[in-house]
Amino acid sequence: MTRSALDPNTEHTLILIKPDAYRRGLVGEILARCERKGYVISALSVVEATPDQLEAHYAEHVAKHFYADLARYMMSSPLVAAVITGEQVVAGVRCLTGGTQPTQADPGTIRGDYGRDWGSGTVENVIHASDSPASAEREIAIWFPELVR
Ligand code: IDP
Repeated sequence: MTRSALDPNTEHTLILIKPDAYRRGLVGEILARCERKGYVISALSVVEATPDQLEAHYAEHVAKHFYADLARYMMSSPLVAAVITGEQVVAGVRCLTGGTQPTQADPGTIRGDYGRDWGSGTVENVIHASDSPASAEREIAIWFPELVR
């Protein structure tokens, strides 16, 4: 489901339910956590990420040693992209998400409850969430260009 445009008077964030979560059937659970917190799903799409999308999305990480692993992980199966909307939703969804490393992420957070370390060096941590309103705007344009006017 997509909409023609997003309400400019409300805050939005971008989440990616990453391929490991898609394969493990965690899409509904992760979306439910956002909805239970009171946020609204404004756009939702199952996507096979392209190299260009990932380079744009992870521009700050492209030159890092782990980028090849990260890109392989993010293209290992479809993922789900969603725009989540609500008051202070960027900060709120980052709280729901938890820390980057699955083993250290707080229990009760999405990554703390569902993220697993596999010992492979790839950090399979279930979900991406925008880290600032500016990042959200940039990332929504990458995954939902039709929503940006
Ligand atoms: P975040 O997703 O918690 O905001 P970032 O530092 O922006 O964390 O990293 C983006 C993504 O890159 C992480 O979610 C994880 O999938 C991957 N990543 C980060 N650091 C490493 C690493 O040291 N090795 C492998 N993958 C990493």
